[in-house]
Amino acid sequence: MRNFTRSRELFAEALNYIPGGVNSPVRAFRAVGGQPFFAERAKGARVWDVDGNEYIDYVGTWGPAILGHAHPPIIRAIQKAAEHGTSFGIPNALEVRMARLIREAVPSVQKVRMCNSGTEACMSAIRLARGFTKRDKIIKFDGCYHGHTDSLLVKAGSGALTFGNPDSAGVPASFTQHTIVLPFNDVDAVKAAFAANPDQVGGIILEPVPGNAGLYLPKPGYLEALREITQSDGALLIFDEVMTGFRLAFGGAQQRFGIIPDLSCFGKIIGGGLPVGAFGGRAEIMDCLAPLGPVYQAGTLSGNPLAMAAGITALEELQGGNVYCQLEERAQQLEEGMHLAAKRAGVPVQFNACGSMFCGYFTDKPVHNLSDAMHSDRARFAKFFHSMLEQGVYLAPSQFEAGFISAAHSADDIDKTVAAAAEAMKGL
Ligand code: HOZ
Repeated sequence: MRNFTRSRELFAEALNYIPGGVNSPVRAFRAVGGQPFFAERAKGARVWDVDGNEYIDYVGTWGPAILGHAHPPIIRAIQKAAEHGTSFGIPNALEVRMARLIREAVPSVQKVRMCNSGTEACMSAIRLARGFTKRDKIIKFDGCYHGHTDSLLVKAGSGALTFGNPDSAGVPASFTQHTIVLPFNDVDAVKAAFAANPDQVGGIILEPVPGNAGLYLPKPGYLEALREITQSDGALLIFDEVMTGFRLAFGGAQQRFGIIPDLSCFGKIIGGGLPVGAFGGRAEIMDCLAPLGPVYQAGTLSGNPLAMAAGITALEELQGGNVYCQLEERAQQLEEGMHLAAKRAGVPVQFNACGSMFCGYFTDKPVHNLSDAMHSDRARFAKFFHSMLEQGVYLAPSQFEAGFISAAHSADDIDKTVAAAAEAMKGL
């Protein structure tokens, strides 16, 4: 059995000063039972806790660590940038370089505004869509999580779903009266919503590959249908690519699936592990933002030089495309290994994967949307999670989060992970 003495001490102390002992709910391990471990350091595909336990990490700081933890070029870029000052609140050259890189990678983005988190990016994109179309209603999908903005915290995924409160307390009903929530992968539901709200829907926001209720994929033709419906109605299509951007391909899910949204939201990878967000899209829409237009959005730390330096370095390394081939290979190795392990153990598992993102659901039925995901046996997941942790593999401590493979995961790491999963499944 692993020793967690120091983690336990820190958690006991944290509970005195931090609500639930954590600064983001899922980290508290409440969905799987037990207590969180506290990180000491992370390097490549590994995390070490304060008791010296080592883990192969598939959380990857919830997505950003696509090149592995503490990637030397990123660390050097941050150090160099810090020597020139940690924040200016004045335009700086790195912001321009970052904007150009994003624009080159994602052709639907003609102009981009940097902010500080994925939450900010989605909140601002929604405001912009409403300002541009002069329509108030927004469609979102149940299980999709777009950060903790009031109007989007309705039937949300991630932590909100993990703890059974997909609608948060503290959000007045009037704040969400313009949010229409529909099931994912159901084109008819979208058509019906547009028919019932003529000329009122400002936009549809979605994770093109939802990764905050586990992971499920858009059915063939689904994203195309959303594009067509929004275009013919005059509503905007907003892709929340906070997780999928620069991960499912250099140009994100929109490149992988060949769809051109009007607006896109980014975060995670574009900060190289530092806090960042961005939203961008067609120039005529983006130019509605202040100081050019009437839609207000701002931020003291937006375009922060450290985050820009880290993010630029990450994007420049990803640019060639070789990393993505390796990620796909590792993902396939993991997927095949997991299928085999589950089959041998006689445990029903739906292993969903897209690029380097994955999730295993303990159910015998395919998972295409939130209601399918809810059929997963969460008690089984919790048991599986703890067995994996004991064997040195760290998965997200919730059934409703995706796993992330990084360029630092070796074929040997994947083999070890599959062997651990086979062992864990024997005990389920
Ligand atoms: N639940 C978020 C990811 N989908 C963030 C979790 C965290 O940073 O603790």
